[in-house]
Amino acid sequence: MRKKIVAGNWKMNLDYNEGLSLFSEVINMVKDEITGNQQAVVCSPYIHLHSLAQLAKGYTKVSVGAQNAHQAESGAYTGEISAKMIKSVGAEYVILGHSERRQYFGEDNALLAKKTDTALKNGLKPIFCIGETLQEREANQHLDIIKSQLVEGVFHLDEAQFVQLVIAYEPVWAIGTGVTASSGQAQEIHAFIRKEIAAKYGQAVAENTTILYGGSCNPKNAPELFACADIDGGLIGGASLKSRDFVDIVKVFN
Ligand code: 3PY
Repeated sequence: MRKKIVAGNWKMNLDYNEGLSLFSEVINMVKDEITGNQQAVVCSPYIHLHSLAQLAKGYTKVSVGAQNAHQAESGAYTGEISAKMIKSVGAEYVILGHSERRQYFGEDNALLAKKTDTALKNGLKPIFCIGETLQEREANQHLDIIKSQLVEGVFHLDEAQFVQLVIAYEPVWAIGTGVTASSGQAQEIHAFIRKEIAAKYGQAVAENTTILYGGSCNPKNAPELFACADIDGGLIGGASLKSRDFVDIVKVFN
């Protein structure tokens, strides 16, 4: 049975102390609640990672992740953070290809393919984000866009590498807008993603791949979204900044 994951994406929010107290609250609230094949992940700014990973020690159902990593192993890239550094502080996951990275930092599929390689090489599990813009959806190009993000971003991986990934479908028009894809719209795309994975890696790999929905996911809409056959959890923006909301979303799978 594939893993169910609820991952918070704190984005560029919370100073050091605020981050630590939010994470401590989350751990206290979920530590006895997550059972079976579920995982809660918090993807924080880099400054929190080491301390959060220390706090998460002993709680196997709670993990920590970064929101980006550089494609190079190391070198003269002032201000950047490598996958090895992220791994060394105890993080397990890294978000790659979030639409805000694609939009504001010009990250394209070719660059993201390199970032994915480097993250995997250093033992991180990428949460690889894909999704179409509103114009692409209105022009009925969304399936082509999603397929090219998969093909160019991650389908060069061999099977042993690919199975380390989590895929997150985040329609760009639903990110930070308060607009959520309907459960029907989200399920249609998740099923399409799984079908493409099956065509590339076979049915068994596709059935075991965790595919998250992201984009204005909150405690109200999560139950309907997570009830869909191909939606295995969420990548949670704003609602991950409130412990009660985040924990309520984690508990949807109980
Ligand atoms: C959102 O919910 O807005 C997100 O971008 C989650 O990554």
